[in-house]
Amino acid sequence: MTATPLPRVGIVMGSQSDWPTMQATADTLTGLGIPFEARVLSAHRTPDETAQWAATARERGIRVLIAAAGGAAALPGAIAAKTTLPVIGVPMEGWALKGLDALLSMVQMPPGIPVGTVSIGKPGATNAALYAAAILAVSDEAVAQALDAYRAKRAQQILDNPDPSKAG
Ligand code: RP5
Repeated sequence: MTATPLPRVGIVMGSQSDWPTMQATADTLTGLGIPFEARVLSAHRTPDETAQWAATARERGIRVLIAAAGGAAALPGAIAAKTTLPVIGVPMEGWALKGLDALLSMVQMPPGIPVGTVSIGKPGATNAALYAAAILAVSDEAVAQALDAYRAKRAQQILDNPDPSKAG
């Protein structure tokens, strides 16, 4: 029996309704071979559990946190307030303002508690995983190689399909 590797990335989201978007984060990390944990926690509905999860992340072996939320989107800031691990915020598209509300909320953290914010929705969810990988790759050669391979594969897809009139 092989031991399950300890998660290196913690993904948290404000609601189960965020999962269809955040699955892009999970899939991208899986593709890069990076173990992660994912769970739902709410800055407003479960503030104590949210604080506890963030405060204990480092001792659980996690090195980067990814926090997704929509609307007022307080979650990444609430997480960042409880840890000095890097926190990446992913704005969810939401129900009224197409995610612009969440984007501005996350990106406008006051000085002192940073949240590195990516773009709205699935593109941001994918890039959050890649950015987390880049942070890990500073001190992890296997992750650096996985990132190189990811980019090489995407470059090859372009080079293999140079004719724009044959779009899939
Ligand atoms: C936020 O409110 C969540 O992150 C989600 O994006 C949004 C809606 O949540 P639900 O009403 O679907 O639970 O807290």
